[in-house]
Amino acid sequence: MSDSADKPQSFAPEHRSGYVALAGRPNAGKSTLMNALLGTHLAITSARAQTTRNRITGIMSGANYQAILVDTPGLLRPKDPLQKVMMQTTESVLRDADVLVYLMEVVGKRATLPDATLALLRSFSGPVILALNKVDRIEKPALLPLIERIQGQFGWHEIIPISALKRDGLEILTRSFVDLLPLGPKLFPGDDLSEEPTRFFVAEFVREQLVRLLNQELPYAVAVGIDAFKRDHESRKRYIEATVVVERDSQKGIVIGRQGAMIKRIGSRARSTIEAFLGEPVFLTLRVAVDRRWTGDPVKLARLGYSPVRNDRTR
Ligand SMILES: Nc1nc2c(ncn2[C@@H]2O[C@H](COP(=O)(O)OP(=O)(O)OP(=O)(O)O)[C@@H](O)[C@H]2O)c(=O)[nH]1
Ligand SMILES: [Mg+2]
Repeated sequence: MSDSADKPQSFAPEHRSGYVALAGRPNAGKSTLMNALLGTHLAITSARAQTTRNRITGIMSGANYQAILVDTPGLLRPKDPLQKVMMQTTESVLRDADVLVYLMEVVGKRATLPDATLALLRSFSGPVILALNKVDRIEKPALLPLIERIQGQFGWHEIIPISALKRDGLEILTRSFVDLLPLGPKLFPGDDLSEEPTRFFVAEFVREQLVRLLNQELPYAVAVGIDAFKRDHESRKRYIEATVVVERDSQKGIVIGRQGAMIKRIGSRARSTIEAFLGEPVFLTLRVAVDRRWTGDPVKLARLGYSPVRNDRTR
């Protein structure tokens, strides 16, 4: 006897696709979340605020969906041209996204959303999911009052506690944003990882080590450009040359370090990440150059890959 008579016939699964923006204050864990969802280290992360400066896409393909995740620079009140470009970048991502995941860390003082953030959320035309991140850092009972406080502040589609670091709650979050994507086919081949070119990520992996290893204000004055990205046909090895740009001679000295120790350390750590990313051995050569006040000059910013429209660093 068959019990299938009352069941619906098996339909081809409905395929959904679209853009999911990840936005929030600096250090909320947006890039960590992007990497955790993709299961790979794509977006650079650090304990320091303002690590991400560009729009970065990560393509997440499932059996019946393709979500293009878009990591963004943390929301702040811009104080100089670089920060202004960063905020324009985030705003332009929000204009194009189908769904917004607003990330808020549960640690720290901020339990109310700043007016500027509320205005930005209200200007977004699609649904907004609130992801409360870093729940691994608080006791469970502390979560409920926080949710109660925050839920009346905006018309959230859903509030989902997560830990990007421990990969907690990510399935629930994924299901939530996938359900909100429009019906549509894959926008990229299933094995594509990003819209950005490989060279962009190589430059970012060098900058990641600069951000992680240098002290205080220095990382903010640092940019990385790729000068050469070539394969030697005889040895079949990959050679990469990059320039670390700083604003002052004194900063150049710090990046290089005593007897070149710091630049060596930066280079060898960046090389490991780049090799893991490319899946091949790499020879990495780093130079350090001084470009005065590049963070304050729109032309220099664009040359270093910081513009709200196109963010790749090919040059
Ligand atoms: N304990 C804990 N730490 C986290 C979690 N998610 C991220 N972090 C840490 O928070 C710090 C900032 O993470 P990022 O992913 O770089 O934050 P971001 O929001 O991308 O920051 P910006 O790019 O500066 O805007 C890093 O030290 C992460 O390891 C989490 O779920 N739990
Ligand atoms: Mg980031």
